[in-house]
Amino acid sequence: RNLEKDLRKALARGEFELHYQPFVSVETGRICGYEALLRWHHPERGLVLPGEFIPLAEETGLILPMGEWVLRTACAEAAKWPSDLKIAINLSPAQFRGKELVSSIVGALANSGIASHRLELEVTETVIMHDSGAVFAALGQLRELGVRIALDDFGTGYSSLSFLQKFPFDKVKIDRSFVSELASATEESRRIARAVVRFATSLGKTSTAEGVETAEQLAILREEGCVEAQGYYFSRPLQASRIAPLAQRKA
Ligand code: G
Ligand code: G
Ligand code: NA
Ligand code: MN
Repeated sequence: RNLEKDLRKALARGEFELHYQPFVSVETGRICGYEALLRWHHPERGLVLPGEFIPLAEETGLILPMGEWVLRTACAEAAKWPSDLKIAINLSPAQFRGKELVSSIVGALANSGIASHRLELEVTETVIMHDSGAVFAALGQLRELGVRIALDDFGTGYSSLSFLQKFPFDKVKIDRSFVSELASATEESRRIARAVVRFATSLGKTSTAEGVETAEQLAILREEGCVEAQGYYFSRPLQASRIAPLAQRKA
């Protein structure tokens, strides 16, 4: 397949780029950190989004070197920011199957010099359901190092509440499909958001709403006690050069 061939060369040719989308404190509006989102500048096709190439990268195992690049690049970028800002990175299930995940994260932290508590790893429920023994062990080790774990796209998977209760994580990211339903006019639309925020709070976890696009959605999330928010209302994912001044201004 052509795309696969191109994907194999993309790393060496420097065609990948990370964009960074802030997540903010609902209470203060201050930026808490940025999530790194992978972009591929294909020489002929132009910008290719992760939905189109991550599945292929997972099938072919290319996700391992790509994931390593993402980790190193994002940590190195975060080293330039004020030290209270976090960097969030998305992990694929395949990255947990390799034996090197923990050591590669330790390496990226050491190389960049950033404190481990600034690194947040986003994993989906699918990741943790896949090979729960190995994933459980890896996440436990990472948390012992001080790295934070966020459960991404929460509410779209099939994990049971008792499973989640046993799982070592720090934050729940409420999937944007629930956030997009939020309208102040209906009590009904709030119920899932409220339930997820309370679920997170009662387990002692932070909650982050994804895909916040309007002031109205933000106001509802604030009333329901959601801790952090992320979405186009605050900012689209930005090139590193465009966030650096923004990050510095917060210092
Ligand atoms: O905004 P965007 O289209 O970039 O993100 C689409 C999906 O791709 C998201 O679900 C996100 O988790 C995933 N994604 C983005 N960047 C990365 C990455 O570096 N690694 C992995 N594994 N997934 C990513
Ligand atoms: O699954 P994950 O949360 O990692 O996905 C991030 C994806 O969501 C990226 O593709 C990003 O561009 C997209 N995204 C971020 N904020 C918004 C938003 O406010 N609205 C919509 N529709 N998409 C968003
Ligand atoms: Na994600
Ligand atoms: Mn994410």
